[in-house]
Amino acid sequence: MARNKIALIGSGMIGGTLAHLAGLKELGDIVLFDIAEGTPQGKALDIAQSGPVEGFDARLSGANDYSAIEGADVCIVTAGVPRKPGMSRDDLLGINLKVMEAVGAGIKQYAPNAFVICITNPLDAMVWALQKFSGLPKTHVVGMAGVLDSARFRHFLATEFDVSVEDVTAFVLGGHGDTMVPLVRYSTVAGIPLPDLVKMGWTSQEKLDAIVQRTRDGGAEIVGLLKTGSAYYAPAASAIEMAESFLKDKKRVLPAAAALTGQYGLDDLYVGVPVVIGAGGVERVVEITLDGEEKAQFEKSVGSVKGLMDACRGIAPSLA
Ligand code: A3D
Repeated sequence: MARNKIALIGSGMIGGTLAHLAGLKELGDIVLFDIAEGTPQGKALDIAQSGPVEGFDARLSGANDYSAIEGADVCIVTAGVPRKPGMSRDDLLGINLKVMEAVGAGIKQYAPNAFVICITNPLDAMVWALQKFSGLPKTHVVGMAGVLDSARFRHFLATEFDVSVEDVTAFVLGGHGDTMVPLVRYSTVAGIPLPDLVKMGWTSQEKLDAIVQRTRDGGAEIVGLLKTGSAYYAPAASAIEMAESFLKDKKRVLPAAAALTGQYGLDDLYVGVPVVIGAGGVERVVEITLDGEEKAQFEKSVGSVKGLMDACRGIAPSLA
């Protein structure tokens, strides 16, 4: 059986980390693409040279021409610009929308059968635009944010409880941004919901509220520390988890920015919800019941995603 082909569109901090992880996990042969000349070629060669040491077999190459992604099974898109301190994800909209137009055309021409995972911010609006620009089925274009946001929540919770991160599950809904909705009720330690753990005295409501807020601000905290860009190790690991679920037909249940076609009473919109990812792409959108407060927070988050979509329509009339 031939190896899978993974195309990484954007070879910056996340793109390079994606290539390294995909190599280490032997997910397939890897093509790095970027408009910056030399960057994808240099990273491909460097990572390929780690193969003999790590013991993985993968062909890595770098390119500045879209023809190199031809026939890719998975495309992971990080092309664009990241945040600098003081910038919101939404400040990136104008620049990154133009990038999505070019990336969408490249994928449409050379990899129309791929499963596409978008990471470029502002995420929910960019993945929505990328699906339209590429014309690929909605089941095959998805955004990575929920796995990362949930991982941040899980890390903070595991540290607070002093238990393994493996035993902490967490759920984050809504748009990727300050309005994301960490669902405390659906987050557990070995199946015990967080509200029960508060009752059991494992933590206080105040501490839990602070963790929820730190999760919402998780990206900005790292931007503030790094000063020159945004997070890349955890975002790359999160997208690889999604790619692996598709390539191995694992049918993982993961939070992701998915196209809604009536679920949650919404249509023609991408927002973070639980989905099943398998060989068919996004095979199912899981509709969970929300209580009054959760619903209100989700609606607020949806409202801010819709605002970004309107801004995109203003810039690119073809999206209307
Ligand atoms: P960075 O290291 O700057 O890499 C971006 C790469 O894109 C650079 O190498 C650019 O040369 C390249 N690029 C720019 N324009 C084009 C184009 N038209 N075609 C191809 N390549 C192009 O950024 P990064 O890797 O740190 O971040 C990439 C994106 O991910 C940014 O938009 C971030 O905001 C976003 N991001 C999202 C999350 C989520 O959870 C959704 C987390 C972290 C970062």
